[in-house]
Amino acid sequence: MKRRLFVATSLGAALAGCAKVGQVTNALNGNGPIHQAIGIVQPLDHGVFGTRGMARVYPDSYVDKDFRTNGLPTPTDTTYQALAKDNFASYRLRVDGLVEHPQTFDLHHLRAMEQLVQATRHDCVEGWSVVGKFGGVPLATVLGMVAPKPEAKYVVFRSFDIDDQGTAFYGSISVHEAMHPQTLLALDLNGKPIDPDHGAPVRLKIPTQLGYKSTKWVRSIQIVDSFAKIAGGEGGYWEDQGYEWYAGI
Ligand SMILES: Nc1nc2c(c(=O)[nH]1)N[C@H]1C(S)=C(S)[C@@H](COP(=O)(O)O)O[C@H]1N2
Ligand SMILES: [Mo]
Repeated sequence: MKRRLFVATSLGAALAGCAKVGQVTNALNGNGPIHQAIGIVQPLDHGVFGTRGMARVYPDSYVDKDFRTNGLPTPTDTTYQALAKDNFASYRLRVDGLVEHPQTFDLHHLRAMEQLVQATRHDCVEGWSVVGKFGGVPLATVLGMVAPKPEAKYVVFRSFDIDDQGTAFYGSISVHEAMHPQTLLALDLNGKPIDPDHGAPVRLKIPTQLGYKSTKWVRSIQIVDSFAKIAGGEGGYWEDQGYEWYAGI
């Protein structure tokens, strides 16, 4: 038991899986168990306090050999598959929006920056956890390079995966959370480049938040002052299905 903390175990029964949207939506109507469970950790004003705590960093002996996968399936579209075929050599990460210096990064550029490697626990809202050693670039480094404008509030991540209704995955966190020293644009998992199933070539890994905030398969990043007009308006694919936008742990 020492390695596994089951967060919100009672949710397991109500939520059979992050990918099972119909069930999730039903469970979330009104003030279902997920709202109660997540609501407990939502500070009154997350912009002022409550998000600066550090997630625990684990010794290597705690790292789990198998990092379970979850959520939408690995993208099968031709754009993603073509990128994967040449080891993402033609992958480009565009970072723009409310920034002074919009920039496009390739993987060499990202790997040339100072890397942070940390074994942290991934807690899925369904009630399972796994310790993985993620390496990559602190998002704060990249934000420092593009220089968000004073009105910048949120960082929006767009992904390559699309659900069976044709809805594209996206997610968002506040600029404040993005600047947290443990918030990573992860390139490596357990000493190797992240594999396609875990979000290659670049995924967000934010260990201070529940797993569904760690957007996989990041294709672009946009800095905005509001996400009200993006997709369902709730700030993310799972949020548009009823999950709380703020998922601090
Ligand atoms: N693009 C994308 N990112 C995603 C998801 C997803 O469906 N699509 N699922 C989220 C959920 S619910 C979890 S628990 C983690 C799972 O990450 P893993 O597959 O590497 O374990 O990814 C998160 N990021
Ligand atoms: Mo999840």
